[in-house]
Amino acid sequence: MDGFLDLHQLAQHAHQILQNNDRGTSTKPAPSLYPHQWNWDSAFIAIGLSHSHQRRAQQEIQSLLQAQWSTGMIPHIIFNPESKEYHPGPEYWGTELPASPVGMKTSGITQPPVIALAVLEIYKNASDKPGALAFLQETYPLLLREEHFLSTARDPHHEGLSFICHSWESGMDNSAIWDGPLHAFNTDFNPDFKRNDNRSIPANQRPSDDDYTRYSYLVQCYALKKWDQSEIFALQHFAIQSLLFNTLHLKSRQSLIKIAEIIGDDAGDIAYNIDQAMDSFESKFWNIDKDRYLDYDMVSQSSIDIDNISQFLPLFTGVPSQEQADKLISILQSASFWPEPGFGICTQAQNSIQYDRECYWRGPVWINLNWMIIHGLELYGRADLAQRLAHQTLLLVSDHGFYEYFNPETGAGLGSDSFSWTAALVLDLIASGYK
Ligand code: 2M8
Repeated sequence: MDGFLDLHQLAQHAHQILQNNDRGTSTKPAPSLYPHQWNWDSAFIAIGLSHSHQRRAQQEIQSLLQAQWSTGMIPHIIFNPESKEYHPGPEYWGTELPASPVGMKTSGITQPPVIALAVLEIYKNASDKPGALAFLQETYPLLLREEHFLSTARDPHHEGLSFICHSWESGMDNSAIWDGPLHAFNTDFNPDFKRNDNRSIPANQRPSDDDYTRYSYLVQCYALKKWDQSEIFALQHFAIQSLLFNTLHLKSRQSLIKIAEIIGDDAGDIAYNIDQAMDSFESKFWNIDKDRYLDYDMVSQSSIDIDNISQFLPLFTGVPSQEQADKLISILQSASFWPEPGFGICTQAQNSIQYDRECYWRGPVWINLNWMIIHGLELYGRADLAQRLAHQTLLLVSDHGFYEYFNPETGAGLGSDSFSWTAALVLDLIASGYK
């Protein structure tokens, strides 16, 4: 898809959206659907802000890190006390525990780790380098604590991989990857929940009530265990080594190594953890029969064979060999994932039975995943494809608006309008020279 782009106007619009969603020291993902602070949203937002608003980008990260638990976990939601509309609200989580931060309410789970990458990007793009160096020194020990959490509590078999205990931790909440695992456990009580999301957004674009029953059930089971990580794993309800999560975890470790070099630290075990993770990407995630990466379910002890966007995400880390990357890039270019006229990459293969062009993470195009793939293509010498995907991404937003996700066949915006990470990553693409 080719077309005219006014990058200046697009960037101005993006800044306006971030300003409108700004709550002072953190940014809402969307004006009303998501009224709190979310973990990976804020990291993407900080990356977008880092090019022009360094101090504000730093604050976005600082407000996330203030909510870190004593376990090292950085929660997926930090609740805005003024907002009561969102389900599940703070009262649902049972997180008033010695390990949770004092004076604020948070969820009990985490999200894909993007913060270390955001911290490094803030440093790279900083106009005030001494200020950015002080920011690295301040945040590095906290990032190490998160790394410790992920590489111990979430890596019980010492594989260099971290598991997620809830599909909300994946960021791709209702992806078809979780269908089997979410239906493999019995819900032996009926969790009560009162959703608002499917009233403000058409219900067919959001997870189903059955999904919400399972999401809420897991939260209530874990709350009963007082969010003790070994007890959560022992329940064996949901424990998945997700490709998306582990790709970002590996990227986070790579970022920590670079931060350590800048501030003169030895980076402890991180290089070892990276080596272990790389081995596991090869031995556990790469499926020789399918010739591609698959997520792994630690409960059923088997790979999850779903034809999904996740298989391409390891490109973002540089881990695949050139031969593997060539295979992935050839599947990426197929009509099932990158259909004409070209709005970006489908989250679920169009020729699979689970594909739904309007339903959330089950088919639509998302800007953060396009963005990861653009960077992955660059790493493997495919600047031509990276530029094409970046151009299509910018044009999609320019023509259809700053939506949360997009119909891959028509480009129509879906979910919430004025979505913050869409705005932030558009700013980052423009500042990185894409057009
Ligand atoms: C979506 O997730 C929340 C639950 O965490 C929801 O549906 O209510 C996901 O798209 C997630 O990746 C995102 O971080 C969050 C806020 O944008 O919304």
